[in-house]
Amino acid sequence: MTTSDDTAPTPPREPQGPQEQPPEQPRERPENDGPSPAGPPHVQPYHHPAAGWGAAKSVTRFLLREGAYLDGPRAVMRMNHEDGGFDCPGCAWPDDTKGLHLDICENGIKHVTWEMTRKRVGREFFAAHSVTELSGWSDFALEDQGRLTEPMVYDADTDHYVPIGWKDAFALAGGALRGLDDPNRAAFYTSGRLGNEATFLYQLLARELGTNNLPDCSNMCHEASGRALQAALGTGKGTVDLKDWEVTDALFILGVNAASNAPRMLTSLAEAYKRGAQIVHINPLVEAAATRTIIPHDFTDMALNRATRTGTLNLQPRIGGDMALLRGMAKAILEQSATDERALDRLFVERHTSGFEAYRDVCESTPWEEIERQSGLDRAAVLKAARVYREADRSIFSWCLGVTQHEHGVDTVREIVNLLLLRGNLGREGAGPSPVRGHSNVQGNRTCGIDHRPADAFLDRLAEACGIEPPREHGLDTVGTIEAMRRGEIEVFVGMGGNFALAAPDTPYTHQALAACALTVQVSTKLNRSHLVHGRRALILPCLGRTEKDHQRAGVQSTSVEDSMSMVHLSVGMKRPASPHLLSEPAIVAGIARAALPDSPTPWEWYIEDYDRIRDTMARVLDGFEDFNRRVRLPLGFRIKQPARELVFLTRSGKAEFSTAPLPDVVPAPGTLALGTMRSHDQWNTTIYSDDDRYRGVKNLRTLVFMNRDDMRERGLAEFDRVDVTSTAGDGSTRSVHGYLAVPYDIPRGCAAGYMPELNVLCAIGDFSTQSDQPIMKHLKVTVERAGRTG
Ligand SMILES: Nc1nc2c(c(=O)[nH]1)N[C@H]1C(S)=C(S)[C@@H](COP(=O)(O)OP(=O)(O)OC[C@H]3O[C@@H](n4cnc5c(=O)[nH]c(N)nc54)[C@H](O)[C@@H]3O)O[C@H]1N2
Ligand SMILES: Nc1nc2c(c(=O)[nH]1)N[C@H]1C(S)=C(S)[C@@H](COP(=O)(O)OP(=O)(O)OC[C@H]3O[C@@H](n4cnc5c(=O)[nH]c(N)nc54)[C@H](O)[C@@H]3O)O[C@H]1N2
Ligand SMILES: [Mo]
Repeated sequence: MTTSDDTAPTPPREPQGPQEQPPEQPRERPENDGPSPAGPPHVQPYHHPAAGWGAAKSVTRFLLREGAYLDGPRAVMRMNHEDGGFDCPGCAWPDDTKGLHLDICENGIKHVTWEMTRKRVGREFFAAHSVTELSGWSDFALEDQGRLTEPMVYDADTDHYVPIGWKDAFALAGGALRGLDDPNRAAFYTSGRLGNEATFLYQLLARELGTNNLPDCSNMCHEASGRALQAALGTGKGTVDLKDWEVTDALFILGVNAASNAPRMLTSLAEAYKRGAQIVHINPLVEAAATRTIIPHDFTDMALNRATRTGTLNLQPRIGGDMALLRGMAKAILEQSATDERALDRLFVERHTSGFEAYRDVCESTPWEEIERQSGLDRAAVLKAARVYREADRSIFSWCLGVTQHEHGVDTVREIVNLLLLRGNLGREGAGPSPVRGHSNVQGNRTCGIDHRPADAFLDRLAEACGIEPPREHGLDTVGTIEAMRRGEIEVFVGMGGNFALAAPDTPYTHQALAACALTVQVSTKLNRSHLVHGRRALILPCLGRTEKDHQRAGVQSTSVEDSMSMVHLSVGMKRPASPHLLSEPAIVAGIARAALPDSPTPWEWYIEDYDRIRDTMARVLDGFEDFNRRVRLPLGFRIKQPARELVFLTRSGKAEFSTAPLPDVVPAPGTLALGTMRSHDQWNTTIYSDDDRYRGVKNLRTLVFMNRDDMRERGLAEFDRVDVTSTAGDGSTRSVHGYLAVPYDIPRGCAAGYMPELNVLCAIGDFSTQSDQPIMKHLKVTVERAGRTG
């Protein structure tokens, strides 16, 4: 019961010395060797509305566990405030623009509190535990030790991390980078937390050194969205903002578990419902956001326990079946346009698009049987969705990983755009594409230069403003980096946040790749697996979190971030840092850069004294960042201009482009299932808060496979029977996990689901999309058998 929310709350304690910190029987690693022993697993359908009192209860328990019951609420009041405060690190959903609400959610509070914990990992902790010993701890136990406090270096002789001063740490990292015979032997990973200013300096360091090896979490996340929108509309981002959400007539929500992963969307959905808008959820699972919610900041609703519906229609396609459904909707609209003048916006199509005839032909020649087979939905269901779309004057399509992490992720996003174009749902209020990004600043990272395939125009401006000669050759993305490390071609890996060892596909393969490096450097806030799976030499560089005050020479500094809807605003920490020895991320980048590039023309230290100076340079390099320092201080920040929103398309044809990709075959072969990996409610990517998944009714269990009852029956399986799950990769190789529990669930036949990051062991490194290079994390080809039959 060490991790369950049911644990009786312990009173808050003073910051503990590391010696007192119990390794408290670290849970066994929830690897492929059976369910964790946290308590008896339990699954029961969840019938309550999303958010509301269940969320409030869960937050209270969490605050108590982290000993943050005073700081937590105070910090939360400063979160996402238009007049200062820090940006919620929880997700990339935009802030409420009306300033009417306390703009928070359960998972945002948990995520902030996670950073503000009173627990600390100091040098005594590392002296007491060898790396080999820590490798046997669970991921939960590692992060649960608290915040890192000072730089540490791996000592191979004793197998312990030992303290190192910042100067020596920079000299070690800088020396290794300087000593490379080719700058492409270094890779610089970014997790989407990093603020814009640190991001800009980080890419400058890589490019000044001479490499575009800038893998990032986006390569596993929304790469497909960026590529599709870029090709179709000439801009790699969504075109709508929250104001559009407030006036739209129909919302189509595809492949996102909003109640858990973008909880503030619940408010928009509830408000849309109250307004009379249609809300169509497209997801193999009926997630909590598809039912109803109690809006947590609506005190009357909370007091009366009054729930609002957040959906008007649920469609459960098979995994990977979205594109067929979307094509079916387009086919229906086109068929209807023969008799219904207003089904198709002919004027818009004529003026602003290219490739319509070819697309119409493709829709006409795709038989309904094919659409039904590939979507897993019958024609009547597809027509229902099409009718909602036809009857709405303005529609928004919003999506997340259920759409992107497929072989055909790019084609599906383009099909979304096709459908939008047919009815002119672009460039006007209340209409357009609206991807839900993941990490709180993942979109800002890309805007500010984290791109292994940078545009020439960007590099030209960077060269001019910074006086450097950036490399033009494309660099490596996440999968490419892992493969290159494994081949011994990358010697230095720098992880700027994140948890590469667990987040990346093919866990054992990725671990071998990291271990093959000469040096791994992790800039982190908490201890995690990526510190234990390391190169021959290794550094842990602890940094300030977003909630903490960043003092530099010119005073307390703020950093900027960009949300899912292209709003850029400032974030300023308000807490005393977890340790006096922490440095800010910009300062760490500058420290490494100064040591790696002794003759650098960049005034690294001068930049760190006052981040306004970094922003002045960014204003000269980045499109849409003119007058950055002034505009970012406006009450809600500013919106990066979006040419496609103004119907200006920076595409080859100068128009929005239809695409005509064939439907992929997503129907599982007989005897196999399509398995999607996803997050539980009580988790933040590789950070697991507990083994519960409240909205799916799961308690104390992560090593599970959700299956359709008929698929279970066919295999002779009953609830909680132990199973082995084996994936077969494109190259025919197989990977297995053993002793998982089968859980019957409302999911289409032929489909299965389970949790990341545990199931990353099933994702073969070679199985990435040929369209986006993203690992195919939502469509593993698996067999499920009673445990013990596979070796
Ligand atoms: N609390 C919390 N918030 C988070 C995160 C977190 O871990 N915890 N992670 C952040 C990050 S980095 C990201 S990228 C986002 C992720 O946000 P989500 O995209 O919601 O993440 P997943 O948990 O992977 O859920 C994928 C959803 O897609 C559905 N799905 C699976 N396959 C298909 C399919 O073929 N078609 C359709 N239509 N649906 C499908 C699943 O049922 C599930 O509802 O959330 C961000 N916010
Ligand atoms: N099978 C499968 N795998 C997946 C996915 C999936 O759906 N299925 N999703 C993918 C997606 S969408 C993503 S985005 C990736 C996520 O991949 P990552 O971004 O690499 O992983 P996170 O778990 O978000 O990283 C957590 C760590 O970040 C560090 N951290 C937290 N805050 C800060 C900070 O302020 N500064 C710094 N420097 N460090 C900080 C902490 O040390 C913490 O342990 O995982 C991917 N992996
Ligand atoms: Mo993500």
